[in-house]
Amino acid sequence: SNWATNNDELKELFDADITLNYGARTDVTTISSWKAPIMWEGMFDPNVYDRMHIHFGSNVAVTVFAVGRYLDVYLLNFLNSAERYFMVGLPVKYYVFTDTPEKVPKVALGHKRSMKVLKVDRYDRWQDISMMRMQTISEIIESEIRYSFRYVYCFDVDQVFKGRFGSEALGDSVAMIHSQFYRYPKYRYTFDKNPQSKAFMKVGDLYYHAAVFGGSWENVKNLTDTCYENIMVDKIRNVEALWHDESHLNRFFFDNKPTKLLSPEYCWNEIFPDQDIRVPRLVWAPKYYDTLRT
Ligand code: 2GW
Ligand code: MN
Repeated sequence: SNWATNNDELKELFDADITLNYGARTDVTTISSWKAPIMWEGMFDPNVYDRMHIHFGSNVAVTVFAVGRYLDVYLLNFLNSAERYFMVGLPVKYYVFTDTPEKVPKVALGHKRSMKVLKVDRYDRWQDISMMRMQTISEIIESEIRYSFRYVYCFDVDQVFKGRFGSEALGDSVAMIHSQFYRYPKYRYTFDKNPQSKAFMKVGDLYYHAAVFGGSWENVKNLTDTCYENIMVDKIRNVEALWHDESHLNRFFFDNKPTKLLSPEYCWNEIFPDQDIRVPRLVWAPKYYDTLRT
């Protein structure tokens, strides 16, 4: 094995994913065309990553939005499951954005883990609730997160942790490969196809899921600033990208290649048939379109 065993080696490994054993999985793609690792169970030693990040004092700010009924339906399970599985052993602070702070449930948090609840306006259109997260995330990084946290990870709330989502998922610029599309040919990727939109793309690398993205605070600031600016340009032009913030995120990661990719283990839909997923780490919660999208 090429996995590190002492602290001197760990120092050299920081930000270099050479603890990965790319060949351990021959059934799936473990590296992108620009040589970013794609994290699959079996490729890495979780203990090496944990020791490295504890050694370097890594910490993580999480952003999650629970506006309107999404708070009642999803937030408690998201937070409780994150306490069991997300970055266990590292300091984590949840930034919960909601229109109803008084309804945020009390959750028992582990050592060095904390939560801050912030009030946001409730936009009339759900497309705006989703898209305008980019602005809010940028602002909290600028006003607060940048002074205390190395990493920022941003999540949809309609999902539940079911397995380790650990420090192996930390990196400078981290994108989530959409589990619905990862086996599809490129022509089926649902990039924005309107040349009037700032999210327009003719070709792309992979289709990314906006339900999970992260990285160093500097990179997440750049991502959220860029996407927000482009969303506002679209509004002035009176166009809206096909999949809203997700289309803008795809354009950003095409222009700015992520340094690490998360396999569909990290945001899996359990109704998809599949043999590749040995460990579902985060799974989609039910959608309830009939009651939540009316
Ligand atoms: C969103 C759509 C329809 C009705 C309600 C909402 C809604 C979203 C809401 O009422 N309250 C709320 O807090 N949200 C937040 O926005 C919440 O954090 C949620 O997880 C997130 C995105 O909305 P969601 O999860 O319903 O959209 P998905 O799962 O179809 O998301 C993908 O596409 C979106 C753009 O259309 C986003 O890019 C999202 O990140 C993607 O996963
Ligand atoms: Mn979602």
